[in-house]
Amino acid sequence: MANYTLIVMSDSHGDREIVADIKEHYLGKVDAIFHNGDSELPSSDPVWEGIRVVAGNCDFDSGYPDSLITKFPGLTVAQTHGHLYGINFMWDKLDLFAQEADADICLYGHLHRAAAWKNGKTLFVNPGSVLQPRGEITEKLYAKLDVTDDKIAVSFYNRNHQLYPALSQEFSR
Ligand SMILES: [Mn+2]
Repeated sequence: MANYTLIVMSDSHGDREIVADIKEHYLGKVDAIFHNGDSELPSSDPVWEGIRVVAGNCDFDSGYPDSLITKFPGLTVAQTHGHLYGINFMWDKLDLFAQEADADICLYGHLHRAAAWKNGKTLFVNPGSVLQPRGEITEKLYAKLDVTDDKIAVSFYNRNHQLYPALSQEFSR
């Protein structure tokens, strides 16, 4: 039976403290912690121990992978920053990436806008930016996903680890 809690952050753009703080807050208490790119930190930084991290368009360190597929029993998570899939202009390529991975969840970043929606079997989640939010939501956010066999609850938190209730959503699997 699937029962996972995932933490997802993105686009911290040089703010190492928030990456370390979120990790400290959750490591060992959740099933995985993800960073969707544009950290602007060296890939050798020890802060990455225990975090699944990909390259963003502002990461010039070649030590980061462009994408990662993380598999748990009964759950596949595909992860990429998004710029390589043209998400400023269309969703087709990111959707194909998710389909090819047979992903239950596709994590991305790049747009600095918190979002969660479902297309086909895949739940797409952008945790927003923990440093530079864009658009109507000005709160700096990260995301928590609570996964069970039949649903995924998505909630967003601010830098003080307080729930940002307006964006909480539940999706059936
Ligand atoms: Mn960015």
